[in-house]
Amino acid sequence: MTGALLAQAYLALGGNVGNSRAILDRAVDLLCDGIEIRLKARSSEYRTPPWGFKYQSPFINLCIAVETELTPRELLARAQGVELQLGRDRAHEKRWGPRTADIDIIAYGDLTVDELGLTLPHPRLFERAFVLLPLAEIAPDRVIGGRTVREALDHVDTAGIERLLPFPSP
Ligand code: A4P
Ligand code: MG
Repeated sequence: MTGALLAQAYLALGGNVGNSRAILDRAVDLLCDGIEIRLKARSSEYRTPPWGFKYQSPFINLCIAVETELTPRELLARAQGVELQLGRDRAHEKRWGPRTADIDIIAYGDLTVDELGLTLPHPRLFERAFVLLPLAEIAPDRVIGGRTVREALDHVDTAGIERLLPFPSP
């Protein structure tokens, strides 16, 4: 079932297992079907030092802005479906450990949700330079949880994060 209202949502993608740039590119394509989820903006890709659990490979991270009629739960289900399609194996993962593709909903309109399995805005957003830096590229003035993305970015450590150049078009 789809809701009638159109919402703008921000999603963060990350991965550090396999060819992460190609996998995340595919994730964006699979998620944004152009009908129920339309891609409005996409950040550069960034190589980022692992956060949370440090003893793992660097991640590739990016953020996208989408427009959707799906409810937040439906959007989350789509995102998790794409994670699965790309080989994510939740049963054998450790928290904050290595993964092929992780898709988090950062914000959905101005909605605040605190339910089992869904928290909006994303509860760890303000600790994560690997989300705030790409997000600031596409939505610096967006207010989330009472402050702009640009302001939030000023309070995190971006050391070691590297913006990657786009691949040349074929
Ligand atoms: N969930 C609740 N709210 C949300 C939301 N807004 N968006 C629930 C997405 N999911 C949400 O997620 C666990 C559960 O969170 C889901 O079942 C969903 O119902 P998960 O993806 O298995 O994540 P997790 O490892 O348990 O924890 P968390 O904090 O979501 O971590 P991440 O972001 O998934 O951690 N370092 C760098 N540099 N870059 C990264 O991308 N990623 C991780 C993985 C760790 N370190 C990283 C990175
Ligand atoms: Mg996640």
